[in-house]
Amino acid sequence: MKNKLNISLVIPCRNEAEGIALLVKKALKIAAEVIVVDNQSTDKTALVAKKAGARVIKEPRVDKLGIGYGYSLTRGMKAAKHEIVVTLDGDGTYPIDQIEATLNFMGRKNVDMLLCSRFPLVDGQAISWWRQLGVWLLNTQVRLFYGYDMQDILSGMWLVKKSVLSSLKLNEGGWNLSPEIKLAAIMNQKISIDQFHIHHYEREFGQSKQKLVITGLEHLWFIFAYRVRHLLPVRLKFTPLFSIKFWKSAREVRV
Ligand SMILES: Nc1nc2c(ncn2[C@@H]2O[C@H](COP(=O)(O)OP(=O)(O)OP(=O)(O)O)[C@@H](O)[C@H]2O)c(=O)[nH]1
Ligand SMILES: [Mg+2]
Repeated sequence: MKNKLNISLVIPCRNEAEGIALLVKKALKIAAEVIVVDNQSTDKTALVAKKAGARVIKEPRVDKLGIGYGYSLTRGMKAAKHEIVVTLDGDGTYPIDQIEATLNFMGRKNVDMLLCSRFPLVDGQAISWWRQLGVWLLNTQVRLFYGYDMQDILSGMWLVKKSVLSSLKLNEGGWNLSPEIKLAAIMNQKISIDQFHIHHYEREFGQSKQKLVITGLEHLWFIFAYRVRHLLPVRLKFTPLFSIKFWKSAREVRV
């Protein structure tokens, strides 16, 4: 690509030294800025990423479970130099080659934020049944509690305008940052959002450190608690959680 896209790509990383150079080099072919946020890696992630041309930021904070995914993303998005910030994981599972398409779609739809959904899976793509079931359950929870047709509440890829970032109050330092930023956008009347279907690749290098059950339960509780904290207590006081009235009120939240 002759002209790079005026975007900042933010990649949160912990111990991705094995594949990060390839990812950064691929990303730098299309993106004007590639930020790798290194969070307590014990391998050479930061060094390798820097050598490959990334801007490396170190974010040492972790949540009570020792995860710094959220802190790193928030830090990276704030540090971004360009108006459009794109996030994705450092394990090569998200499609760098579709960034331009997502950006075009975002422009056509004229929205502030674009959520990239890995579902439905395209032929040959694999995400374990456990994970699919978990994401489906959490998507359903969002549909019920927030009235938004969520396709992939746990996607690590989204595009957001820097100018609206400050109106999204982000507090989660761990894995919950991913649902938090999406829910904050859904709940914010001033922010327009849309969804875009992306490809998803299998992790080719490194080991998965994800603790599916613990993280899944953490998300389940978070999505519930976030809803209770944010339109209630007034509504909850008078309205049972699963009443049609509550559901309707949730629908009104949608932009
Ligand atoms: N900053 C930061 N990044 C993390 C942390 N843990 C994982 N990551 C990064 O966050 C991204 C997503 O983590 P993954 O381990 O791929 O999690 P996952 O996609 O749910 O699960 P697998 O791909 O199966 O491992 C990757 O880029 C990781 O390097 C952390 O504690 N802090
Ligand atoms: Mg991954």
